[in-house]
Amino acid sequence: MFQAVLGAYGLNAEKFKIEPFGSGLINRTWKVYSKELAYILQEVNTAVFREPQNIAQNIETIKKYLDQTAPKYLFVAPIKTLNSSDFVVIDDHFYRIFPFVENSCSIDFVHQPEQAYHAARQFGKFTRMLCAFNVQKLKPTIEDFHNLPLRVEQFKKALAQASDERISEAKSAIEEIIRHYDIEEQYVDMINSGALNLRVVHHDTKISNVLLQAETGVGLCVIDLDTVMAGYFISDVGDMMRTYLSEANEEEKDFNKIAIREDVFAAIHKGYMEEMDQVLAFTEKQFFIYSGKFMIYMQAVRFITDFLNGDIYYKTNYPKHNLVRGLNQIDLLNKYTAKQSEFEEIIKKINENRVNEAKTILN
Ligand code: GN1
Ligand code: MG
Repeated sequence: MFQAVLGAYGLNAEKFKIEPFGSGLINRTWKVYSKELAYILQEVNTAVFREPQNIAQNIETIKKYLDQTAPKYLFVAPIKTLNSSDFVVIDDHFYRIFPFVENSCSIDFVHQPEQAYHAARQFGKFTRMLCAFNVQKLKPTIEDFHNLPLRVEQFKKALAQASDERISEAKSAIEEIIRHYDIEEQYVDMINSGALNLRVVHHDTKISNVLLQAETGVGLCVIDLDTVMAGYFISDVGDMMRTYLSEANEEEKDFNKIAIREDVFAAIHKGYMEEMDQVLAFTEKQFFIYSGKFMIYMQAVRFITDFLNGDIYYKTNYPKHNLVRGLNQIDLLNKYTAKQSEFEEIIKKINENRVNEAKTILN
């Protein structure tokens, strides 16, 4: 396979080392490198991305727009094959390669608030760069990807069809998901009220999807653009809350290690707002804290749904993996919800400081 894929790009596989790369749960990824050259090779999971051409088209449309409006912005698009195709298709498997960005690195955990700050800036910048781009030009790469009512619907369906054994194993998780149905109700009210604008949103803002400068740790750009499509800012901010606030991530089995870091919350807010403060409407900003509840809850629902369905969506490494991930997210959700007033206080202070700064300037 490697020979055929790399050959389509004019590369000789024998001249490269090839190693599995990253920790994604959906696509398969390798680093392909020699002393002089390095690439990222990926097989797109077509059970999840049913029309990979939509991914390629979206990226192409955005690339053209950015080439005209912001030519210096680092946008890492896949490379075309020698005959200008977006993918190499072998036995219905879709492969593509990306350039490996020189002197960049990525991390899997947020150890310091600065890392959250740099990542949040990059995701904010991405949406800001595209705020005048017509989102209707983008195709959904996964229909209803972050449609919470639909995710809850899928959960109910899975519950109705699951085996007794799985239902009893997941009893406490199921109860917790039902106990938090108000998060879905709030979502429905929010959408119906028209408070949020459709924007170009990344939809998968985990820290490993940001490239940092290897020596300085400063943010360079965002990667993993498969789920870039029209959406709401709460998806991106919420997924940062979900994946940066606790140093222990969704894979952690010891829930005592899950803890919310308020300084990381402040860093996400600072980084994102440095880019998006002038872009977001007042009505959108009211949902900054809610975004975390929305994404953490939705991820819990998705993991538990997959467990009830018999683990058909996410890669798993041990029998109750999805259940443990789901319980982990429920624990995180409850710890996040308990911090609501602290978060409000942080945002209030930031806004007061700004008013004071503005007053000092005016005086
Ligand atoms: C999946 O494969 P990866 O890690 O990029 C998922 C995200 C989840 C995430 C949870 C297309 O992303 O929505 O938040 O796992 N992507 C898709 O780790 O379902
Ligand atoms: Mg992804």
